[in-house]
Amino acid sequence: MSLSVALSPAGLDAEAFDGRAVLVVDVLRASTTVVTALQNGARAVIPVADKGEAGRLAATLDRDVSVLGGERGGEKLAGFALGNSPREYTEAAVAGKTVVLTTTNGTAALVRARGAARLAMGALVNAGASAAFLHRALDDGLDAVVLCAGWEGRVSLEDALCAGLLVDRLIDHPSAPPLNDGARIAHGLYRGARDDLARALFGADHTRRLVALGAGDDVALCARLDASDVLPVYRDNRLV
Ligand code: 3SL
Repeated sequence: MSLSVALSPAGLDAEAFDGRAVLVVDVLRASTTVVTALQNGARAVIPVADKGEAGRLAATLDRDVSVLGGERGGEKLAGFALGNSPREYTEAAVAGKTVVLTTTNGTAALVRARGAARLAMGALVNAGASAAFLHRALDDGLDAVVLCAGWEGRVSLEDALCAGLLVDRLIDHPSAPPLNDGARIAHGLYRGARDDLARALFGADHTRRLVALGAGDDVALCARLDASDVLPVYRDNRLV
């Protein structure tokens, strides 16, 4: 039994997740968007890696009960009803609907890990529920992995900070799980920033990208620690 952090999905194939409990973290913004959609009554979110596939899948679903959302490079995709801002996933937009979602890194990381024994999505907004998911996995004798979505194969500060926070909440687990280097690095980063996590997030590369796209307000939304009890769990190709 161990607690690992993958600081980005680069170089990891499906076998890295076999038999493990995996939590995919994409603080800015896919995980936060999925939590928000489910919190606001979406029936499910279907994560899709490829934007063409997302469009084709949505076309097979009843328009009254489905909605197509996603981005590339942070910008809403042409022909999609919604982008990837949590602010768009209101009750009016998603209640009772199945959301088909494709994003640059978050949904791709999730699809990559879909062979895991248990799979869920985490962020700062649902940190408590995410820590409980990992805690249960360790209780049940599984290896627990926090998979940071990062940005195009690179490390993202916001995901590493969230991973470090989760390590901090699990470090006293009775099994004293061994940590990998990624978990040690993330934990050290978090300990240096925990007095003002929101401020640390505002220094992230992706915050600058979002500000440049006019989506800077989303960062404060994504920084709300423990704002939701929703844990999106992946089952039968969808998050519920
Ligand atoms: O990469 C992703 O999955 C997105 O969360 C990126 S963005 O915040 O929508 O730009």
